[in-house]
Amino acid sequence: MGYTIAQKIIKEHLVCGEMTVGSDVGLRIDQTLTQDATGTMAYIEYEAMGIPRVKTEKSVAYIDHNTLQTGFENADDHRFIQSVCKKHGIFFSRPGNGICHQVHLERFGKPGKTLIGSDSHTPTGGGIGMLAIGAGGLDVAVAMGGGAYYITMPKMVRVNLSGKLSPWVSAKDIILAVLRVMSVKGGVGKIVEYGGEGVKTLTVPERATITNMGAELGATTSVFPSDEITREFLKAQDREEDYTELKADDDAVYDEVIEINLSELEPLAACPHSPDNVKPISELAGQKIDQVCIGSCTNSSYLDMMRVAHILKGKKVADNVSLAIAPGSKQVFNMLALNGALGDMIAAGARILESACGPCIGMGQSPNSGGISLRTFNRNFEGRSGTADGQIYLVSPETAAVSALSGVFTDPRTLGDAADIELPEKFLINDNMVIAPAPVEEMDSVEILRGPNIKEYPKTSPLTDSIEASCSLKVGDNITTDHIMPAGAKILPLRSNIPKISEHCFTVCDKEFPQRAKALGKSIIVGGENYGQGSSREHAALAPLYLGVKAVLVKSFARIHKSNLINAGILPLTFQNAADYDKIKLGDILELPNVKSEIASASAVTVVNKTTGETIMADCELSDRTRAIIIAGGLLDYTKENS
Ligand code: MIC
Ligand code: SF4
Repeated sequence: MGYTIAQKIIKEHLVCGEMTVGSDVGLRIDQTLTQDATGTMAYIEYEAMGIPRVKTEKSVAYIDHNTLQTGFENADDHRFIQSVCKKHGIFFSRPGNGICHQVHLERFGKPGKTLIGSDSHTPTGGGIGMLAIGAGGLDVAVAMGGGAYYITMPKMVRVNLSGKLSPWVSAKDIILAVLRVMSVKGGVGKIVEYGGEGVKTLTVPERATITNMGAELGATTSVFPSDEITREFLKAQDREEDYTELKADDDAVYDEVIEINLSELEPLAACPHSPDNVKPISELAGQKIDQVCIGSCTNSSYLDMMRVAHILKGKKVADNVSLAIAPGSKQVFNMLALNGALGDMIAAGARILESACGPCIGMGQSPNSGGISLRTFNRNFEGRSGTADGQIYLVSPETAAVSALSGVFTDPRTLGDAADIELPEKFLINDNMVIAPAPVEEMDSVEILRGPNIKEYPKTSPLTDSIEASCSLKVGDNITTDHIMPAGAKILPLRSNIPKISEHCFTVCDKEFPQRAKALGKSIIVGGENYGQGSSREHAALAPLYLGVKAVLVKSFARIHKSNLINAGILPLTFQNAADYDKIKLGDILELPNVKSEIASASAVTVVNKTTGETIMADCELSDRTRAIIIAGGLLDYTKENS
C-alpha cells in the first residue's frame, strides 16, 4: 500500500508511535515560527526550559500582530522577543517585514520539511509541500528545544481538483467551496491533501491561500504536492536548491475523497458569522456595502495585490466605501512600489496599511456600527473585527476590489475580460529586516530586555483525587477562541500579562464571567460541539487556568484548543451522551469524586451534579503521554519532572 504526501513526511519525521489513525505520533520538527501575540508567552516558556540554543534547522520569530503601538506594551514585547532571538539562535523578522505565513512561504519554507507555528494558519506552508501545523506556544517552545511534537495520527482526505478556474474565479473560491462541503468542524482529526489535474493550474500563492484557510475546516493541516510549479516559485525566490519533488503514491489510500471541478466554480462569499456559511456572490449582488479590506495571510500575495491594482487602475473607490489594503510582506509591498501598482491603488483612493495582520485581528479598521465589510481574510467570527455588530463577509481579492468600486456586492465576472497576471520570474529579494541571531560564542553576553508588561506563567497544580466545583459558564456550539479570549487593539497588548488579560476572558458571551470565576476559586465550563475552534492562542487556556477553571465539559473539541487545555493542566472532558448537556445549568455544583484514579486508569470520568442529584458520564480522550501531562498539572510541570 502506498503513502499519501502527508504520510510520507510523517514517516520521515517519526520519532515515536505507530502511523495508525487515532494513535499518538511524535514528530521531529525541522522549523518553527512564532508571531508576537503568541510569541512572548512561547519565549517565556522556552526560557523556563533552560535550553541555551534552539535545536531546530530554522526558527523564526515574526512581529506582525501587535504592531499598533498605542502604549509601551507592544514595543516592549517586541524588544523582549528580539533579545531572546539574538541570545537563543532564532531569526527575528522585524515589524514591517510582513505577516509570518506570507514571509515564511517566500523566504524560509521548504517542501518535505516539518514546521510548527504558534499560529493556527501555519498550514499556509502546505502550499509548497511542507507538513506545516498550528500549535500552542508551549508546544513550539518544546520543539525549539529539540522535543518532538505530538499529533493524533489523522485520517487522510483527498480533494481532487479537476478542470480550470474560469476568469475572475479565484483560489479563495476553491477553499470556500471546500468549506461549504466540509464545514468548520469537518476537518477535525484529518489532513486534507490536494491532487488531480487541477493542481497544475494553480500557482504556489494560490495553493497557499487554500492551505491557509484549511485551518477553518478544523483540519490538522492541508498539503499540496511539490512539483515543477513549486520549483519555479522557489527559483523566483532565489532558492531553487530548497526544492524537492513530493507526490502521493498512485496506490495511496484516502479515508475520504472530495471532487471539485474548478471549471464549475463561481465567486463565493462566507457570510456572517462563520467561514462555512457560504453563498454565491450572484445571490448577494446589489446589496450596499460600507467597507472593503484586502490583505491578511490568506490573500496578500504579489499575485493578489497585482490583480487588485489592475482592477483599481484609473478608477475611483465608491463614496460609501472605505477601502483598506495591506500587502502581505515587505517583498510584495516593495515590488508594488517599484512597478507602479501601489500608485494605482493610492490614486483610486485606497488606504494603504503596513504589511501586518491589522484589521484581520481587530488592530484598527473596525467597521461602522452594523457595517457591511467585505474582507479577503479567513475568519468572520462575531465581534472579531472590533465592532460587535459588524457584518463580515469573506471574499476573493477580485470580488473585494470590484465591489469597492461599485459600492455594492458585485460579481467580478460582470467586468468582462480578466487580466492575465503572472508571477514574476524573479521576486525582489531583500532580507534586511530579518536579523540573524548572535554567534554561539557571543550569546552569553546578550541581555534579555524584559518590560513591565511581562508577567509570569500562571500557577498550575497537579491533578487532585477529586474535584468539586461550580459550573461558572454554559455556552453553545462552535465557541471560538475569539469568544474565549477576545483579541483586538485594546486586549492584544495584554498577551504577556495573564492576570490582566484574563479580565476579558469570555466577556463576549458573558460580561460577568471573569469576576464570577475568580470569586468561585474553582469552576467548570460547559459547552457544545467544536468548542475552541479558530486560533492557536494558548491564552484561551491560560486565562481560564488563572481564573481557576479545572475542567471543560463539552460535546466535542477543536484540536489545537484541546491540546492547549491539556498543556495548561485543564481537564478536557466530553459528554458520553450529548443529551446530558441539558442536565447542567449555570451555578450547578459538580463533583468528580474519583477523577484522578479514573484518569490514571483511562476510565470514563464520573460527574455528579450535586444540585440535581444526577450522575453524568464523561470521556477524557488522552494518550499515555497526555494523561501523564494532565496528572502532572500541565506540560511545563511534566517537562520539569521528566528532564
Ligand atoms: C488569528 O488569526 O486568530 C490569530 C490572531 O492569528 C491567532 C493567533 C493569536 O491569537 O495570537 C491564530 O490564528 O492562531
Ligand atoms: Fe494574522 Fe489574520 Fe493571518 Fe491570524 S489570520 S495570522 S490575525 S493575518
